[in-house]
Amino acid sequence: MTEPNLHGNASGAHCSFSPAVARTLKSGGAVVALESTVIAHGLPAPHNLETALGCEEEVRGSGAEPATIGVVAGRPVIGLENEQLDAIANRKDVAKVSLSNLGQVVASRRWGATTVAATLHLAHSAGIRVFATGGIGGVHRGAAQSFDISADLAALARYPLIVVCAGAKAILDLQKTVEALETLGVPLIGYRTDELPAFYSRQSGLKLDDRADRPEDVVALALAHWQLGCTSAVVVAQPAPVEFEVPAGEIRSAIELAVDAAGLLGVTGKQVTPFLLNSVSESIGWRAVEANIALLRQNARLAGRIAISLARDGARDGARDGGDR
Ligand code: PSU
Ligand code: MN
Repeated sequence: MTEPNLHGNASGAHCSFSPAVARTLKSGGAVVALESTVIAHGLPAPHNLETALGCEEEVRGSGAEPATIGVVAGRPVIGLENEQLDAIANRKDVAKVSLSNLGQVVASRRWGATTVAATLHLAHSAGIRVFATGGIGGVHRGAAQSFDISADLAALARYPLIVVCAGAKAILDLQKTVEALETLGVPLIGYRTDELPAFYSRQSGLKLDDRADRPEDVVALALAHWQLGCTSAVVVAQPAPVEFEVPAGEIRSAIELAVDAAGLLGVTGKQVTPFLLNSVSESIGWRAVEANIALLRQNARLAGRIAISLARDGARDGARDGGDR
């Protein structure tokens, strides 16, 4: 592991970098950040490790360098090596790390799997501009009472990365999630769709105002957003592959059961999302896992293509603007 000072004040000094990621960042190449909560807490073994490696292969297949992010014995790592990915996938003591406990996990030298929020923070500090995930967190059902709103939304408002996802799971209140992103000034772009995808399902019934059909269109929009001085993320929502999707009608009752069970059992805080995700996967079974894997890989592939396009256009715009971007 080397520790370069990469990008001005976003030094990444508190992180370790894999040699491949450090080299690519230094040369202005295309890098895609990947989160690790989905590996530790989102998918069952052995599919979690296989999928983590599969997503990295998808990014490489697009010509970009993957940087899976996590915390190894108290050290944030940008570009986990295969043995570290294996440990995150299989150890029983890996904390779910968001922004509120990243410092605590580092101070206590624990292992951590980073959510979208913590991955955005670390990726940004490393100078990475593109990130692929499955589903972003959002506003929970019943948030009017519980105030349960994912830190992912606050992080999306704060960090200027392109985030490729399959929308958000219908365990959330998707309409309120869309409203919250608008309030926070975060562009939400459908990728080859006019509708917000709902993770396993390609459709949510919620129309989106903006759409892109090519990686270059995403990059043009994001560069315009940032050049205007807007500093948020740009969320790109790509529907799950048709052959793997589970239509919304087939999931509705599983979600309602999961939400009711969480209420009855008094599940709160960080446990809510993993509890709901597990309950829904248990009801739907293997098809849910299969859809999850397929959409993660598809998002990694698209993020790779976007990163390649951004490295090209960003370099050209950077030269025009005197490189101060
Ligand atoms: N949604 C999914 N799968 C996941 C997550 C969300 O479909 O694995 C994970 C992501 O890491 C996301 C986190 O950042 O859950 C959000 O958790 P919370 O709602 O507690 O902020
Ligand atoms: Mn929460």
